[in-house]
Amino acid sequence: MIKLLLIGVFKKHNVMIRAKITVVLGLAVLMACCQKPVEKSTNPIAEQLESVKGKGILFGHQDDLAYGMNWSYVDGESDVKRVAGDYPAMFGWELGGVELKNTHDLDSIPFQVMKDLVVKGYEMGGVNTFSWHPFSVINGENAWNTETDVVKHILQNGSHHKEFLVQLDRVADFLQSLKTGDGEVVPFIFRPWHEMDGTWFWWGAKNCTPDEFKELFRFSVDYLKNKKGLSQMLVAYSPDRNFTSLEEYLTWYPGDDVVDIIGMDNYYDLKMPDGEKEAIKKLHILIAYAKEKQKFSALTETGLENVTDSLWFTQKLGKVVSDSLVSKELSYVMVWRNDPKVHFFFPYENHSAATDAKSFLDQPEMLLLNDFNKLKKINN
Ligand code: BMA
Repeated sequence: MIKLLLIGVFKKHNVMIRAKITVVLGLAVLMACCQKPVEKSTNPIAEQLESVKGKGILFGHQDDLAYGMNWSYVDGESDVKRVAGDYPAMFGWELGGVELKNTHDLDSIPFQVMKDLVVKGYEMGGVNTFSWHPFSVINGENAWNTETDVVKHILQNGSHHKEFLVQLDRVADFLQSLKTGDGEVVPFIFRPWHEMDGTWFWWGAKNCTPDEFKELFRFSVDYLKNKKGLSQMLVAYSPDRNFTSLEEYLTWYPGDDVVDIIGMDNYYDLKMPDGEKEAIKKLHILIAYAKEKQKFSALTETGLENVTDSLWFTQKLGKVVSDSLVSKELSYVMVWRNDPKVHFFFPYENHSAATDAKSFLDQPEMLLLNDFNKLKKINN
């Protein structure tokens, strides 16, 4: 009798255990299916962008912490902060010159100082992104010299591949050195070979074929990530605005396995009458692609040179970011640098566009650093 009872209890438990195992296995399968690609969920920037998606668009500014219209290298300064009361949520930097072991980048920032400012930006909670306009290994000319074809010669079977590897090694050395005082690795976005659909860079449409371009892009990312171990990097693809369909947008696209951020640079549309509508249409194309591939989308560079229209921020860029799809899906918008000797893209204090730029940044869609940090906390 006791034996029978025990068998009964055991059987009953067995059924329950089996049922539990089935539920656990089922849940595991369900979770595995719904999970984002590994890379995306393990990169801290990807996690943060994911956590604020739909809640706001990060505002970025190139060289923001280094110099502005009436100042340079003053601790804590920022033209965005002076005008809008807070730092941008994203800090853009330029690597051009690092491949030559220059002490300063193309735009005169000492790399040692840049390193400190990148770490500072990271410790404040911001996201750092890097562009790179390398000098050519063929003739030593800058990125805007299109007299000589470069790309085919630096690919794996090209005559100058070895020299190109030296350039990549130096880029990797700098990016690897981005660590906090405690040795914590600083994650970042890398946005190489941008505006390739234009004809002004040696990697542009006039000087290489889409296949050569794709190979260059793929090789660069693979080398930096896999050979140099820069797994803290997200990669952005950003053609200029020369497309009207997804097919055209993807002409130079190097592949889903090497791109995390589906971007576009666009200055042109946003200086044309009604051009914001064009910009929105193009963003819709890349947003749809990013959604389909579970990637992020961004307006990687924009601005109006010298902000010659005092309402440009609310009437042009403001309209773009308040489009219902854009505001829900876009991860960031970045304007270019404020260099008093060359050009500026964000107003300085007392500039005729300053009030309007502040109103734009007060729009609910736009996130400055504090907004970004608060949202991240709520989500964590
Ligand atoms: C361009 C200009 C140049 C600069 C380059 C790389 O748009 O701002 O003066 O050298 O970007 O940052």
